[in-house]
Amino acid sequence: MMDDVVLVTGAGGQIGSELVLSLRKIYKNVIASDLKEPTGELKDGGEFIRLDVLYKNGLMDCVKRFNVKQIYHLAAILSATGEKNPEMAWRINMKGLRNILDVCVEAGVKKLFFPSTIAVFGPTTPKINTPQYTITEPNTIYGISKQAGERWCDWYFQKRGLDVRSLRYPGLISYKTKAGGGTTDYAVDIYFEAVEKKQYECFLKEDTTLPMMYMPDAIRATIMLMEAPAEKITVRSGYNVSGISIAPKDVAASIKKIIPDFIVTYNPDFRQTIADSWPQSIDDSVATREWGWKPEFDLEAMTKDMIDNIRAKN
Ligand code: NAD
Ligand code: AKB
Repeated sequence: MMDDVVLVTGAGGQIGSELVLSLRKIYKNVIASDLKEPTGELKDGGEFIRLDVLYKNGLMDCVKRFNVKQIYHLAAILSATGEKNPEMAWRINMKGLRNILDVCVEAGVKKLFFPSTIAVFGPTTPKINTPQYTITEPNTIYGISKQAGERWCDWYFQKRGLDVRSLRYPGLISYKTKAGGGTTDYAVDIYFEAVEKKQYECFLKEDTTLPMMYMPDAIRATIMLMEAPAEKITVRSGYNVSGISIAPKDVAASIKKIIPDFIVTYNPDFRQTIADSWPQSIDDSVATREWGWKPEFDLEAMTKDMIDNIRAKN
């Protein structure tokens, strides 16, 4: 077990609720923090602190009190919720990140993880095999805030010497904690509804292909990047990482192999426009070359694992 004290913000969310458990297998002291009360394994498995990332003093107190050496800054507002409340999304995503960056520098935190997203790309980005370095003209507040966040992270690395590392996650699919207000949430909801109701109304069109990734791959990518030797890391904004590129009709077909009477209907809403502005597939060759990234789950393996685990929960 390693000694560095690790703090995770937004730990009660879809990623944090799984990342904290994986980090606790590697580090002796992982402090989970969130605005909301923790549940289950998050609460029982170690330290939990109520922290609002908008309040720098509270962050600073926590970092000093526990002598925190690494921060995984997950707290944010995602794309769909962000479009409904752009002011709040900008404030939490920007001010929250700036507070964390400053606390890291002022309190001597060694390493920071910042979760970026495919939402930094926009309608003018090449959609197929989107390169690491390309046009980024996002048209959602979420994407704009994450793109600006990437630039701030790179600036803090260049000008303040902070060891910031970041991934541009695709849409993440998982069964432990449901997704929290994104455009790719259908790919989580569809599995729960398939098991529980055998029917699902999808808010994206059936042929909307987007980059996605199963949570075990996302957690592995995160820890691989954070544990990689610093000299291997050339990207301080956000690494492209790829999992599987799928549309709702592909997910539905793979679920039907296990639940043959599953029915999906399509009723696109405002999230369709957001999805249409994002890439369909991602070129992650820089991450592969520099720190060995390779996903393990394909659609069929993920579908089986999702359905087995949701059935076991019910
Ligand atoms: P989530 O919405 O499930 O969780 C976010 C957590 O942040 C919530 O538990 C919420 O209570 C907390 N939070 C919100 N405002 C806060 C504040 N002011 N102070 C402290 N905590 C606050 O999100 P997630 O899916 O776990 O995503 C985590 C990070 O990864 C986000 O930055 C997100 O942009 C990024 N990301 C997620 C995905 C995905 O598909 N899940 C994809 C790309 C990037
Ligand atoms: C969202 O849909 O907002 C997130 C993301 C891809 O960043 N899942």
